[in-house]
Amino acid sequence: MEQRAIERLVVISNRVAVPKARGVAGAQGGLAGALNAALREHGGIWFGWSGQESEDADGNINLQRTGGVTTATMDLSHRDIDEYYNGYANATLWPLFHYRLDLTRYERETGRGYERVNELFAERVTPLIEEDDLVWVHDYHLMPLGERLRARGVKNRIGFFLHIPWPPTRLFVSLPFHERLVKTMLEYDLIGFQNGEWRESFLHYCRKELGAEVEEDTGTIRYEGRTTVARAYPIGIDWEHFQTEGAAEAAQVAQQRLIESTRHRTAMIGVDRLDYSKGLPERIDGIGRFFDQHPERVRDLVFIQIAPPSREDVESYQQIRMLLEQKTGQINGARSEVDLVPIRYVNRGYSHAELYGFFRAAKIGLVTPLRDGMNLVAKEYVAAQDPEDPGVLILSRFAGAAQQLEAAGAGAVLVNPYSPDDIAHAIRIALDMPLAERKARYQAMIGTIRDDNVQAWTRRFCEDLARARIGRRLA
Ligand code: ADQ
Repeated sequence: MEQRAIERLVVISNRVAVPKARGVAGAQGGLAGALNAALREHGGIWFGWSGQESEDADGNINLQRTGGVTTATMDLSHRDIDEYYNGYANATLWPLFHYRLDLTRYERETGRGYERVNELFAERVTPLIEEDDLVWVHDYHLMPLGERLRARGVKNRIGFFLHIPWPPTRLFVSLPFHERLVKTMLEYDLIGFQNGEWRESFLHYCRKELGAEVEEDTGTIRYEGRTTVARAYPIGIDWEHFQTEGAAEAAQVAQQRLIESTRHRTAMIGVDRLDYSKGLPERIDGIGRFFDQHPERVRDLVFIQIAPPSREDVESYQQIRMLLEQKTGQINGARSEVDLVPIRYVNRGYSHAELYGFFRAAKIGLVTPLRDGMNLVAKEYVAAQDPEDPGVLILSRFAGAAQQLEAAGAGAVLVNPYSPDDIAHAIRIALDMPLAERKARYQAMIGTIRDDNVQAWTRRFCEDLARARIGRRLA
């Protein structure tokens, strides 16, 4: 039989986004673009939930071939969505992994639902996996899936990538059954994290709580006769696609629209899913502080926050929306003039072409998550800048991207997103930054954003997975 140059890829993630929908990432997040790029390169299947609810989920898989990518999706029942997706994934794991113990809910029922749906994923996807396929599981929704696949006799190399942070051990142990969850993860051959910090926390947990044998340098974890390797793979943007979008007319129209509407004021932009991890109320507080300290500069600056709602069925997301509207309203009420409003808050998504145009028109990019696995918006903002007149990126030191983009103190202006004074100070620095410094900071960041792109990320992960020894019992 002819040897395949590269193995076929089976990608498994909670949601599957058909390629043609890629232009409008919207509330879908950064994952969709990344996986489409991976599948186009390897060929293979992308399996996951259709996003639809149906009560007679009788095992039907909807297979579709679009733009070189085969997608296989299944519906979930109301109860499954409630317990697995809205419950355990988004009301337990997401807040806990973003260090928000105050928002983390522990319900035994939703934990059971999470395990049940992971089992359902395993049952449905197993028949689609062929002998030499590389299996790549994504994100916190599906952490135990590797173990469920092994239990069904899947002997392939199976990798897992976590898009969000891995919390410090002292926080993570507040999760009931934490050991059980991590033990299931040790059935993967390769586990990827966004950066060294999250990887280190994971290795620390394995050593301290499980008593596993851990080699720090290589990330090798030996536990109960199995071997797993944990490494950092910082995700990047789809550089070429983004530049192509940026060359489209829609991008230029968007750029002009923003420039004309802000007239002589500097536009500062924030683009995020409406999520409490993104630090939006804290960001508004920082802007409020800036105007308190420099009331005259309300004529120099306009802040545009684009934030489409996400996960609206989860209570904490409804609250964040109300809080944001309230804070924005207060500042606008206090600082507006008949001819100007300092904060524009837009509750919808835009295409990547339009975002490119907005980013290019905005001379400051304000990206201040309280905690973020990576944050692709920070990279997109820089990627959209004019090299001859680039804007300034203000970035939270708690975003995974900070490690790459600070580049020896010369790239992004880093801030503590919890501190309104720090944000206010950074805004002043950015507003007054001379062109030469803006260019130097841009140059410090652009290389890694262009070269460490999503294709390179996919390649690195898949090459390592292809090389991984399937962690069979060593004995
Ligand atoms: P997200 O939390 O969704 O992703 P991010 O990395 O910033 O965050 O990706 C967001 C994507 O959605 C970007 O491509 C952005 O352009 C797009 N987007 C955001 N708001 C939009 C809007 N209003 N209109 C249109 N598009 C919008 C999760 C993790 C991150 C990690 C990614 C990828 O939380 O830390 O970087 O996965 O691994």
